[in-house]
Amino acid sequence: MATDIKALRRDFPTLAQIVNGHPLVYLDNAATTQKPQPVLDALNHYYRDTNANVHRASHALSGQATRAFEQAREKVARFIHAPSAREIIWTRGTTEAINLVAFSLGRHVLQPGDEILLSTLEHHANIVPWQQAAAATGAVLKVIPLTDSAELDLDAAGALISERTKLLAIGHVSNALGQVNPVAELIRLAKAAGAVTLVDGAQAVGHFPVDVQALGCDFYAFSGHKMFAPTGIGVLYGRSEWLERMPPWQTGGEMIKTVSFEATTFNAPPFKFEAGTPNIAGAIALGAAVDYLQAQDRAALMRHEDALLRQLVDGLSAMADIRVIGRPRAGAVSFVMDDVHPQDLATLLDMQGIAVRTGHHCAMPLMQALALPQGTVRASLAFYNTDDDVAALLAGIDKARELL
Ligand code: C6P
Repeated sequence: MATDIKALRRDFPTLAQIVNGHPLVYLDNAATTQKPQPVLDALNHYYRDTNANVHRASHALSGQATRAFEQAREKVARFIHAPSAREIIWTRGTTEAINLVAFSLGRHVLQPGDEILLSTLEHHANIVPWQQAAAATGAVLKVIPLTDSAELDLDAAGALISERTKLLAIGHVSNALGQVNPVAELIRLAKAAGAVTLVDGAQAVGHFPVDVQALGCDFYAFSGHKMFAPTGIGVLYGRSEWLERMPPWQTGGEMIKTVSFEATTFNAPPFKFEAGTPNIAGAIALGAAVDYLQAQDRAALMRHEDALLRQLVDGLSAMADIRVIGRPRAGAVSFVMDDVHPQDLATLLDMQGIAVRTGHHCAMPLMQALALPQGTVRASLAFYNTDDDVAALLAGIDKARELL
């Protein structure tokens, strides 16, 4: 299948916006991706034609809504090669998915002195919930350091993993530096030590196919909005042997089997972890985003994104006053300009219609480790970006330099 990126771009209405008098050059995809028309249509269709609550009422619209909602769960299960849709829990996003595991499983299995292994590259969403779980249980955090090239130090990771390691929580792709971590290898080491493993896949699922069975992880978390679906919907994949044993974390309607004033019995997973009315439209629209991605030649999209990433890194590296941080491999490229505050550069780019992110990228410990207190400028790609977008950013930096 030939992939015509210019034609695919027409599926994303926002990409045609004029911003600050310029055609939008959208390079903030790690923060959130744009949404294709079929996803917008799925949202609209649900609210216009179906709107009803799920798993509750005995009427036609409720049946339709429930079927669409559960079909979306099955699509997501196939998308990440989960063995069963019963292992797919809807959440608000990656943050809520990780909090669910930290609160439910974390407080259930962690004992004083147990170790939770994270890495220096983690997003705050994969640090703070574990810090809280550690504070509640007496467990301690251990952190995999970086090598000189700002990659995860696998030797140090191997040395840190022991029978005290109860949990490994690791990002698949760094949102700040675009590095792809050797998660399969880390999971293998952690499992050999008997640890539970969680992968933060927020920055992976929109860029390359993910197979949770091949990875061998116990949990995998991601957000819809970073893979062309709406905000407010996300996924926690959890191995059923854990989901069966974990206590609920939020309680109320939907997650119960029976309630009396004396006692409550809980529904089976995944519903045990889905208290209250869920984001029905969001889940259905995430299913539409999965359909959209599956209909593309993903290998071709990956090759295209990869070529853009290399062009971007090469172009930036050729500038004497720019330093690319780390070894970007997927999505994001972080850089700093000599003697220029990242926000000043971003403002001058924004004036040219170029959207990038600056600052610590919700990875303050990483910025501290890299001695970058002002953070970086981050340009992040999706498959709908083009050579022209990369050229516009590079030319935009040249222009900003003249104005500084
Ligand atoms: N990163 C960024 O600009 P939520 O907000 O729950 O959808 O995702 C949180 C999250 C967790 N892990 C990683 C690796 C992430 O990149 C993010 C979100 C955005 O980098 C917003 S801070």
